[in-house]
Amino acid sequence: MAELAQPVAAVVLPTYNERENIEAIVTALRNLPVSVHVIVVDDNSPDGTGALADQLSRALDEVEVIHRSGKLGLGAAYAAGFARALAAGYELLCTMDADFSHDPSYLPNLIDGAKRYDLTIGSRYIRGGGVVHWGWSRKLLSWGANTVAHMALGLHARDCTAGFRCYRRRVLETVDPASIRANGYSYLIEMLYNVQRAGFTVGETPIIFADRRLGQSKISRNEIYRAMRTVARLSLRRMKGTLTRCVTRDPAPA
Ligand SMILES: Nc1nc2c(ncn2[C@@H]2O[C@H](COP(=O)(O)OP(=O)(O)OP(=O)(O)O)[C@@H](O)[C@H]2O)c(=O)[nH]1
Ligand SMILES: [Mg+2]
Repeated sequence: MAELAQPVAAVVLPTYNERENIEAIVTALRNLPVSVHVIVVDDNSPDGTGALADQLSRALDEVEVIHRSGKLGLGAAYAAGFARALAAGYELLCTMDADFSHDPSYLPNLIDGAKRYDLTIGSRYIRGGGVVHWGWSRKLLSWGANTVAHMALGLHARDCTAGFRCYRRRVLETVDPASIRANGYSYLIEMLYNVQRAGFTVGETPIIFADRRLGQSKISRNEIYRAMRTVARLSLRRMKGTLTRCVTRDPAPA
């Protein structure tokens, strides 16, 4: 019997206490018109998400699970998933949340975006995108983070903090995911900064982002301070780069 073709895209799905969501999100991904390989990266969730993911993986070829010893952060979880997907040879590497804020039905659009862009972002802040069920403080936080990312780092994408993304393989072969210093949510800003600086093309496709229906948010006040530190560190790096370019002169002709 002929072997089935390997799916072109791997979806890295970080989980921490997503017991109520994991099975439904995997089912939704399996029902998409594109076939994807799912890599769950679970940080020893106290609610048993990891064991549930193992059950799914035993039953379904297209699901695998990476277990880590404890809550080691979202950024490091992405990096672990990317390393696995790159080693397995996937051409497209996607990331999304496991809580249905990122509706799996948008994934084919992101994968389609990879025909045009090195990195495609599922964006809340372009025409056709949006956010539902967010209070004003959450909206303000997201707006603030994006405005700072545009002004301080010169990022062009409208939604710099979105975790719904599709990277072409060569992007993550060039910008080493493990070299990103930020770990939490600001991993996404630092990754985008490095991708843009490396000269890759970045495009956006609209999504409506819905607040999680089940389970608890993991975003904490600490994350906000960490994001501010990350932006400060990167903008310093950017300024140093600009200064170095200003003072570097071609050698005078002999
Ligand atoms: N493996 C791993 N996954 C994490 C960690 N922190 C968050 N996640 C997962 O990353 C995704 C995004 O986290 P959320 O808690 O939904 O964070 P958020 O989307 O910013 O916040 P809410 O939507 O308000 O809950 C979800 O699938 C989480 O389960 C972590 O430290 N390790
Ligand atoms: Mg969420």
